[in-house]
Amino acid sequence: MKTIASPDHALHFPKAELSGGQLIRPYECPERWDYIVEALAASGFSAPQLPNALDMASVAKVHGADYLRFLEQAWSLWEAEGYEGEAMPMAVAARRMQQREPENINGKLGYFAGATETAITPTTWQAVQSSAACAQTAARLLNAGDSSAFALCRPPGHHAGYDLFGGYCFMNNAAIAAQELRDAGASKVAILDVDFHHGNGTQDIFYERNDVLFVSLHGNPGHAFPYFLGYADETGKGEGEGYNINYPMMPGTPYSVWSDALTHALDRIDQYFADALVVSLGVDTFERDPISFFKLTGDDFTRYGHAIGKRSLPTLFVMEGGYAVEEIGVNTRNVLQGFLDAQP
Ligand code: FKS
Ligand code: ZN
Repeated sequence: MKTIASPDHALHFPKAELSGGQLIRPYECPERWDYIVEALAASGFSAPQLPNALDMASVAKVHGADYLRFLEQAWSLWEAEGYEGEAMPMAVAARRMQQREPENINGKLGYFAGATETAITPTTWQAVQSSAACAQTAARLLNAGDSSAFALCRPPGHHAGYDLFGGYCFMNNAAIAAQELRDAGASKVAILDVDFHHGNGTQDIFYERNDVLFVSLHGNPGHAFPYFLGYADETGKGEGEGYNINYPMMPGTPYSVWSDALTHALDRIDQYFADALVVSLGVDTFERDPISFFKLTGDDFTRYGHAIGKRSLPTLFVMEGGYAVEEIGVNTRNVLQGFLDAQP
């Protein structure tokens, strides 16, 4: 299994995240990437390869043109106002307010915000493009016949909607990968999101489509970020009805409960007869994750990687979250190793 990764990830490293009323060092930090690269090398995985330059064709099918223009211009508009800090949204387009993009950068930030903890820095846009390029290049490996690949994306992507950023995400890497697979001839693609948090952005992008099945296991939104999406009764709309499946779970959920949901999810993916599988891989389901509440152990990651591998689908893993930084490498490696060990 090849890994695609870019050192450009380090270009996105905001000094601050608004958390608990304080500006703290972000949980989503560059060392996460280093620990993963190190753990894969130590286990004999081949060295990461660089992505090709991002092709905007598939990106433009999952994100709006106005939104992409905003991401590209946000920092220069912010800088032009003479602000000293990093760009963060404050006022948001809440219920019963106009859904109209303002001229002012503070207005634009709020208009495109899905959450307000995520800052934009001078070099964020470059890191975001390279992260998406990793997913795209890895998807093209599958298109060329590889049976699996790992896109070591940073920043992550699954909270990025059609025209929304937040939750550390800007472009939806998994959605871009799924679109790449579709455009190369896969008629049906399944996305399995095992990050602790609901992939609200991915759900948003594919909610009215039946060519991409979205299945997510996550903390119940009544108790966990992103709070406003991810309930079990969200099943898709129009042509997409029946092609969105959520498994919200409660605080303290152990592997026994989580793995039953996974089996159910994988059965639904089998019944869909997908040509390829994209896994939004977050290891923040770990028992010692600082911001999450599931109770998976290190060995559980190997177990579920194996369960995914037994389904024998061409599979692309796309990195999402995981904040127990010193364990993120081993936990990620365990999923990929478990997967490989189940391959015929
Ligand atoms: C800490 C609150 C943190 C934001 C959580 C974002 C989770 C991001 C993620 C991703 F995969 F996108 F990285 N709230 N006080 O893990 O889902
Ligand atoms: Zn997460």
